[in-house]
Amino acid sequence: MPLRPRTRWTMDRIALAAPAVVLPRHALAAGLADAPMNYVVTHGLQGRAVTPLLWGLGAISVAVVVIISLLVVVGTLRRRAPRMHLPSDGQMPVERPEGGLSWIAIGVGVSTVVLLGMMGWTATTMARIARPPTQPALTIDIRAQQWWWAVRYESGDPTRILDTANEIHIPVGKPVEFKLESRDVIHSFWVPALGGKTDVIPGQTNMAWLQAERPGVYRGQCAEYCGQQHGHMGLVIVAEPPDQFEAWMANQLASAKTADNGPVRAGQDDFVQRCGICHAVRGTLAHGVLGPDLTHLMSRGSIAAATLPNRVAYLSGWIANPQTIKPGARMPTLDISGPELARIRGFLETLK
Ligand code: HEC
Ligand SMILES: [Cu+2]
Repeated sequence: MPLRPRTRWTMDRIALAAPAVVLPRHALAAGLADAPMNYVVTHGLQGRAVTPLLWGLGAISVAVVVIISLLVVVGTLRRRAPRMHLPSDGQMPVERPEGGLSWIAIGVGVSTVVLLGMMGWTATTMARIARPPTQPALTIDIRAQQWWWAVRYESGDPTRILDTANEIHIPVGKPVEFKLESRDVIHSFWVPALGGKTDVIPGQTNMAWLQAERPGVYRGQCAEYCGQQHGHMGLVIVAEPPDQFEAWMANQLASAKTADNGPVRAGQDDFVQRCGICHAVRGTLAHGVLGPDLTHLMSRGSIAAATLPNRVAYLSGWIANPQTIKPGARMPTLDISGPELARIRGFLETLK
C-alpha cells in the first residue's frame, strides 16, 4: 500500500492501543523537541510509517522483558517443594512429578506469533516507504566524501543544474529523490527527523527519498564511521515553501557577481590562485572540484559540513587553519599572510 500523504498515521493511534507507550512518548517528545538529531518524533512523510514501528517494536520489546521478569519472579516465589521423597539410597527417580511441558509449547507459540507479527509489520513498512507516493519533485545527486557532501541538483535543462555543498534546500510537502554516491569510503546519509538512513557505497548508486511535512531546518549526519572526521560530517536540509525554494534556486543558479577592480577583485584573484585548484566559484576562473562549491557560500548557515556557524570570525579561522578545527580534513592549512587572508575573506563575503 503506498503512503498517503494526508492520513494522520501518527503515533497517537498506536498510543491509544498501547497505553504503556503514551507516557514515555510525551515525556520524550517534550524533552527532545529541540534536539536536532531527534528521530522519535518525525517531521517527514516516511517517518509517519517508520516512527510508529519504532515505538511499537520498542513497546513490544519492553513488554517481553516485563512479562518474562514477572514470570521468573512468580515462578521463584511459588516454587513448591518436590512431592517425592528421596529414597534412602540417594538416587533420584526418573519421573516428572507434574506437567509443565505445555508451558513450553505455549511460550514458543506466543513468541512465534508475536515475532511473525513484528516481521510482517516491519516488512510492510519497508515496502510502503520503498518508493515515494508520487513522482519526485526533484532529483539531487549526493556525492559523499571525507568529510563533506557534494550536492548537485539534476535537471533535464542544463541551465538548471546546480552544484552546491552540505546545505540542501527542498520544497516542503513534496517528495525529493536522492542519488547517493561515494568518492571514497562507505558513508551513510541520514536526516533523522525526516526519514531513515541509507548507506552510501563506493561504486554503487543508492536511492533514497525524503518528504518534509513542515518547513524547517533539519540536521543530518553521516551515520557510518568513515574516518577521523566522521563526527564532523554533518549536513543540513532546509525545507521551505515552494515559492521560497524557487527564489533560493534562482539565486543559486546565478554566477557570482564579480568586480573588475578594487579590493574585492584583488581578493578574487588571490582566491583563484590559492584556492581555485580545489574550489569552484562560478563566474571566476576557480573551477576546482576537490572541495565544496563556494559560488554562494554566504547563503549557507554553516561551513565545513555543519561543523561551524557561517560567521566571519569562524570563516577566517577556518581559512587560516582548517587543520586545527577539523584535523585530517582534505583542506590543508595554507601559508597565507594576514593581508591576503583579509582580501580573500573580503571576496568570499560578497558570495551571497
Ligand atoms: C587541497 C584542496 C583545497 C584547497 C587548496 C583549499 N580548500 Fe577549502 N576546502 C577543501 C575541502 C576538501 C573542504 C571540505 C572540508 C570538510 O568540510 O571536511 C574545504 C572547505 C572549505 C570551506 C567550507 C565550505 C563549506 O561550505 O563547508 C571554505 C569556506 C573553504 N574551504 C575556503 C577555502 C579558501 C578560502 C581556500 C584558499 C585560501 C581554500 N579553501 C583552499 C579543499 C581545499
Ligand atoms: Cu561518516
